[in-house]
Amino acid sequence: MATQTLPTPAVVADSADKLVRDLEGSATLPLWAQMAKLNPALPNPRCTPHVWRYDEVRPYLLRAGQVVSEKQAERRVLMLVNPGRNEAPYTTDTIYGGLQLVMPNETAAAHRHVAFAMRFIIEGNGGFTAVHGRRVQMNRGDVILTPRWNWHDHGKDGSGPMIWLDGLDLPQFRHFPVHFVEHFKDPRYPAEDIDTDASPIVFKWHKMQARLDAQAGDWASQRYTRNDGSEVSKTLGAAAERVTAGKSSPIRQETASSMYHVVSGSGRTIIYGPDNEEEKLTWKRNDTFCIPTWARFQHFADCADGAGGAGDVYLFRCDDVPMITSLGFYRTSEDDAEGLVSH
Ligand code: 1HN
Repeated sequence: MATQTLPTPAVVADSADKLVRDLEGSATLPLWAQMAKLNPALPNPRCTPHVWRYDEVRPYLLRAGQVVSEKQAERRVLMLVNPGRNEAPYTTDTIYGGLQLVMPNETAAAHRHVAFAMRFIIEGNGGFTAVHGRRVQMNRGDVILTPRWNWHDHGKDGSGPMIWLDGLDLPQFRHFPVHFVEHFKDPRYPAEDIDTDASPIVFKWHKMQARLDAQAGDWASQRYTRNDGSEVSKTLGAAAERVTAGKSSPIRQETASSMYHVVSGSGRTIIYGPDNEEEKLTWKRNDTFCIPTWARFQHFADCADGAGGAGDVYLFRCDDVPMITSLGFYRTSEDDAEGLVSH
């Protein structure tokens, strides 16, 4: 019997490149190609430090008041979009901020949703928000909470615009796809007027200012807490800070990110880069600015009244400290890294 020689298959040397090509369609990817991306050397925010100047945004918001009806809009808001990502809902990588306008006799219709909201009231008189059947007044400097799944609608009496800063935990729902809304059958959810000063979801500015003024030093920081001492939500928290005109806060670097709002006065925040190069954010009353995670930053108070006066500069801050802390991610550059080892 004649022996048959089988054709030898062409030997193609295998290689990493060939393997990667052959993986196409296998629903796998090589980790080694992305190791540095998935295991970065430092916290790596995509958002960048930025200031939204009230003088610039307010005219657009008022124009929206002319050309976009509240009914059309449901919420008439200009979202604060971080230039580092250039898309909503990112004011920082974990915090959504927006400036909301309600005009007299309008109703921002009742709805409820999974997202938590806090509001810092910037300007206007006669505004109110009804949260799950209890209507409270909005006054400049107040922080008002809308806890998850509470029915809420907003409105306004009197004349002139009512404007506030919203802070919501919307970015989290890009990872946890569990956010949804329910609309009430009527524009307003039935509500009774309650004593705003006694409401557990309203934090009056004068009380916070008194706490800051009672704290000694050129820089003071106080957190907003619920009656039981807890943070205002499990995701977002809030604080206020005082800096004496001509003085500064300590330099901070933390894994939390924050959205600051200037309650009064003017100044600047310096962000120090890896080689101590400085990025300067200048701000004044009613401006909003953000600090991404792990930025090394320091506030400098220039003057208390915007006209060169001495006194104190006050800032409101919405941050993700509760979420970052409860997940075990909170740390500062001051921490002893070995102390972070979990057991
Ligand atoms: C919302 O319900 C309000 O109730 C504000 O005022 C901003 C942004 C996204 C989704 C829901 C409000 C919002 C929002």
